[in-house]
Amino acid sequence: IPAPPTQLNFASHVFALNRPRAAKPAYIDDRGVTTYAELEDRARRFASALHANGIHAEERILLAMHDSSDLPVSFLGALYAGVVPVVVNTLLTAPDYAYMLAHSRARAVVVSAPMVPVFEEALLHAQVEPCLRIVSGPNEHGRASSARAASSLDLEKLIDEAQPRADGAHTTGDDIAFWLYSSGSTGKPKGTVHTHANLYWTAEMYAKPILGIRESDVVFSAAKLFFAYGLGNALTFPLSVGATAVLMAERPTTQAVFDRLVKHRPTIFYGVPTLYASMMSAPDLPAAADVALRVCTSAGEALPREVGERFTKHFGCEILDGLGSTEMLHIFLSNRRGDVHYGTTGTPVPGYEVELRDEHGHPVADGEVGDLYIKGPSAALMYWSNREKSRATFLGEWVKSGDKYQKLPNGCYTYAGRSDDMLKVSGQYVSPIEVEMVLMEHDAVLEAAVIGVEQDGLVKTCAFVVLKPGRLPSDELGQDMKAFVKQRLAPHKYPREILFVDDLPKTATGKIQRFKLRERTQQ
Ligand code: 3SK
Repeated sequence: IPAPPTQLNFASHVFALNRPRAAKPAYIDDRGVTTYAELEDRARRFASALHANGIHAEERILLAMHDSSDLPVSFLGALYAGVVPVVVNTLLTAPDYAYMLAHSRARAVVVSAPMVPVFEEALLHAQVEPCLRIVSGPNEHGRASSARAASSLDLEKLIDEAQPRADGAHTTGDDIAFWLYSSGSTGKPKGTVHTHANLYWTAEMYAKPILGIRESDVVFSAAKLFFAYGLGNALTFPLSVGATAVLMAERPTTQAVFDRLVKHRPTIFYGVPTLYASMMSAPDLPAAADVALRVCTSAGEALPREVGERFTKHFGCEILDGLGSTEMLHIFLSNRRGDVHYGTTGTPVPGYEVELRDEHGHPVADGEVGDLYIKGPSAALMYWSNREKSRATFLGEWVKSGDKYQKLPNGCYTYAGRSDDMLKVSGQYVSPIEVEMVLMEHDAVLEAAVIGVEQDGLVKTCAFVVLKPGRLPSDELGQDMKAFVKQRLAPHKYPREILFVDDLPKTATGKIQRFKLRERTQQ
């Protein structure tokens, strides 16, 4: 894989790459098509507008935007100007945004119209210098900017009235390009700082060789652009080969996803395990002939084997389960096309190295569970203004992921939970994930989460189970599930208690919030 040039501005790079396909759709969103020529023109106008409003290279702007072409325009426009976009989750609260505004010292915010009220509240409480407010898209009532607060600018008008900036900022590949906030299980979100070259590396190392992404692809990501996963899926990767990306602002319900799969016929679909599980039990699952899927990906949590197998049987298309992180920017462990091992996360993506280490930092023997460390060129520089957490995560060339993994005899890696989620039951490790995967193979189970519950000083496993539509909870079903696990795993691993629930508490990225389940058992 060729190293990027020393002088690299990722926006200039993709604009130059796509000039030969000016009239081709780069994005299809809820409002229509944005061609490659329009994408470049609008982004370069946005870059000028930032400068005209006194926002300079290396200063931050916050983007809190639903998925539409305005997001890539703002992101690339900022990069082109050398300004650093901080792309934030749109599902957070005013205190979260107040923290991010203050922590990033953002000089401007670009927000989707429906998010204006929450940002007004955040700005009221944040201890920040006045910052420019820019609003993207019509508000909930379909009205444009006139109805908005007088102090805010309309993104469309701002862009239309600006001249395209002539040259991209003269950044190097190692210059700070953008941040993403990564949420830990404890503490404040961490501003994860990425370079221009990191974007380049994820496209070259993962998207091109592993996905085989090409110009003729139409891609659709259920994971939104504000996630590292979504940003690669629907921005870095398609723009690095001149493909077309479908964006939708709404929540990725099965219905919304099915509509896009049938209407736009994407060839690459990027999903997450809970969505794949819901899709496979939805009554209106489209027929294979109604979609055009070539390859799919899954990340965020381990994909249950049974879900992957059912999906492939139905659509004739593989799901490449992989593991990435906000810190590494995208996927570094993955299954391969034509060589998928469901129930595993596959093998390291060439260009990345992984190691499993014990609590003293020594490599574990093959087959043992260990803490996962990764080495590769797309690693973030640091967590902004957070020395302690940076030091604990970015260890020279290696990055500690916080995940536990195990290497199988066939060379594939398999998820064994978060570093702090492993349970020790009767002196032996139990991976809650392993038990969950087995439970999910039970024909009545839609989702399952296993936690350790202390009883008389001993840890026992307890499973929270969401049943498939039409299945009813009963003692008998609970006993059947325990027996089901006992038959498939070592005896100490079966859950001593099964609790039927309507849903599982999850983070915005779809990860199960086990601490909330633990709290429930302590009430
Ligand atoms: O959750 C993941 O595995 C992931 C994948 C790609 C980029 C970022 C993340 C967190």
